[in-house]
Amino acid sequence: MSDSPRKTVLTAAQPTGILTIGNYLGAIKHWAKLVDEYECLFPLVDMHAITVPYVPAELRQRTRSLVAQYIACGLDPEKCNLFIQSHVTGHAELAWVLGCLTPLGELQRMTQFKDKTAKGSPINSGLFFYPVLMAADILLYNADLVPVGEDQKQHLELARNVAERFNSNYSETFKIPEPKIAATAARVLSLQDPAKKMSKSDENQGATILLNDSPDVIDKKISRAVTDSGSEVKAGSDKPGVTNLLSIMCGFSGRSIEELQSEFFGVGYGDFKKRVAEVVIEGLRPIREKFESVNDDKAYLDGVLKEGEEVAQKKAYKILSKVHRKVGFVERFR
Ligand code: ATP
Ligand code: LTN
Repeated sequence: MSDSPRKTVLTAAQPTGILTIGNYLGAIKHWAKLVDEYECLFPLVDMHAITVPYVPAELRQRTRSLVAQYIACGLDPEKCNLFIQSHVTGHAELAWVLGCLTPLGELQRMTQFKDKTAKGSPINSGLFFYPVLMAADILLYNADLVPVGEDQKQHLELARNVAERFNSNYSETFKIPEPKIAATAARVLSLQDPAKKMSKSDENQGATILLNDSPDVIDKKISRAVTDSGSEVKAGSDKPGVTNLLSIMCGFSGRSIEELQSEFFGVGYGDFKKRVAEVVIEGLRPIREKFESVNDDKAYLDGVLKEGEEVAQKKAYKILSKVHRKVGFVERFR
């Protein structure tokens, strides 16, 4: 066995609600496969979650619940590090230093920020600074690989730029992180509007299937999912609703679209949807059961988070002291 240190993987989801099957099929299922090969860090990014309107008690509850959801989805805390971002103060500290190296124009170009401001609701400067905090999440642990969806690639590019700028201004300090885009990851779409992705913060409850939805609820949501004109169960750009249901079924069954299309040849939408619901219910059953047992075990979850914090804090401290020294801060007394 090689004794070279394992590469570090870091990625995150915001505690903005219960995870959807989109989060699971598109991200967490793939993260869970990385824990044997890589040193994996999965912060629960509560500081990112306060950049948009939120309710404090809900945030606390959602953050705790997200740890249980991660574990239920197969992120084994014996093999990876689960911790709360706000517990490791280095995230905010490094973000400040990185912010002082980030030109305003670079943040103004971020499409996610532009999209959110275009909606017209009042926004705060935390939302503007969000990509710098994300860069700090990654660079604080010198992560080599960052599994992200397409929508986060621009943020990752910003993290790479700021790392390069720091290295060139203050000498080599940070590794330049690489995006890791899973080739097989599904992009699950809203059940009510397949032009949009399925999002845990979607206010339309019929649009999402949550990891803890009961079989009845799943059945109802799928039976009400929008389908397309025509009656054939076939994937294609003219059939986004049916294609979405087929790809959800692929995600849970491991079967290909082609196989499923031939199985459902001549079958009507109603029967097809019943079958999709059965597969989703079966796929989620072990996750929901594990979630329910873990979510009630406060002592266990506290233990996981405490251990996660300690490990993350030690790693973060090493980089942060280097950064502080290089930028000219006086050494701390403790
Ligand atoms: P929010 O509703 O708070 O914006 P979200 O559910 O859209 O959240 P994130 O928390 O931004 O998702 O993302 C967590 C991870 O899940 C990311 O890696 C993201 O690429 C992935 N992901 C989110 N939604 C989907 C989806 N519908 N299909 C596939 N992957 C997804
Ligand atoms: N912005 C990301 C969440 C996120 C993240 C990170 C992802 C915050 N910090 C660090 C990867 C690495 C999102 O909304 N999905």
